[in-house]
Amino acid sequence: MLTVFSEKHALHAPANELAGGGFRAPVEIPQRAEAVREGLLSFGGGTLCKPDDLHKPDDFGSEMILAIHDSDYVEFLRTIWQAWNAAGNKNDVVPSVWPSRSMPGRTVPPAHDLEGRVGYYALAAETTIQEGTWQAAYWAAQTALTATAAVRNGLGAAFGLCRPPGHHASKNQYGGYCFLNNAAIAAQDFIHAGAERVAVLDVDFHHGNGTQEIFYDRKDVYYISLHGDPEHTFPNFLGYADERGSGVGEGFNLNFPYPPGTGWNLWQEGLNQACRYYTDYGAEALVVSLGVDTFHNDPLSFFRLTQEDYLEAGRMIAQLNLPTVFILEGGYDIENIGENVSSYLAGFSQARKA
Ligand code: OKP
Ligand code: ZN
Repeated sequence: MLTVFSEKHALHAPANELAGGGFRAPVEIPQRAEAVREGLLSFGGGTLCKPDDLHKPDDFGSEMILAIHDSDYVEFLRTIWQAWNAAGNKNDVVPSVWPSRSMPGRTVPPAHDLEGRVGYYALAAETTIQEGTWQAAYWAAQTALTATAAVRNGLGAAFGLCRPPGHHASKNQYGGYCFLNNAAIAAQDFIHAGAERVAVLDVDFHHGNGTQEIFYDRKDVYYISLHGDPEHTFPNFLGYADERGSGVGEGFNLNFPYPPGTGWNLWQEGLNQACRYYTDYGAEALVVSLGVDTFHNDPLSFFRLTQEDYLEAGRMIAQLNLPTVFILEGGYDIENIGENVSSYLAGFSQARKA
């Protein structure tokens, strides 16, 4: 399968991650993307992705990024590290104050305080910004756009090996390891090219709060997510079953939150449902937020899916028979991430050829 990959992902390399009351070794690290690339090239003896199938992203500029994200937010991402560093901070950017529930009055960032600005644009504190973060996020978005362009131009499917991931990034906030919403940018690119109904299927273990927020009041993009119940896990404050969309978007957002211990039997029911809804919807194109942190051995997850399950999930997704762009999201078991992603794509490819 055509795979788009940029070495620039490595410019985002967090030194640590706030968890459990202290800074720990980060899990969203450059080795993830390298392991996926290696896994694809060696899977099935190199039948899934040959070296010729690996493409560097083209530069499509900022138009689609700005169609999804607010311009002041994008400007913040582009400039914050430099400003933070110039102010004498030796460490990576970490937020520490928010316009929280009890301080709802202020709807613009404070003009003169960096800590306040950072908190204004952050939705969680585990995600640090370093010198190369903007560059890495920009090229992840271009990776998504390049994969989408290939599919728009007639290829049946393509994989954007994006890093950092994107589905937690909202119109104007970063967090959950995400800065630019690569899957939303891909979906918007289909719309921009004339599509009227785009399906975004999120199979990452976590709810894609950013993608949901971005498309919540729209009916031209139908977001469906299968994920760990936010009563039990990140992002905690969005992703519940009663969130169905608003205004003309009502009925075009669907969440399947699942409890700890969820395995294939329960999970595949949701996937089956999602596929039926997309068919009824008359989807013209599909973007898959492909996270493999549903794996039984993933350090962040409480699902119990296996490599064989991913083969079958890939087949089920293929049966939708839609032009499909896969966008990498999470997956933190580095030992298995390459084979896990490959299993999804191999199941999909086999079913498409059959
Ligand atoms: C990003 B993606 C661990 C808490 C982790 C952030 C999770 C972000 C997941 N102590 N909180 O959806 O895979
Ligand atoms: Zn995840």
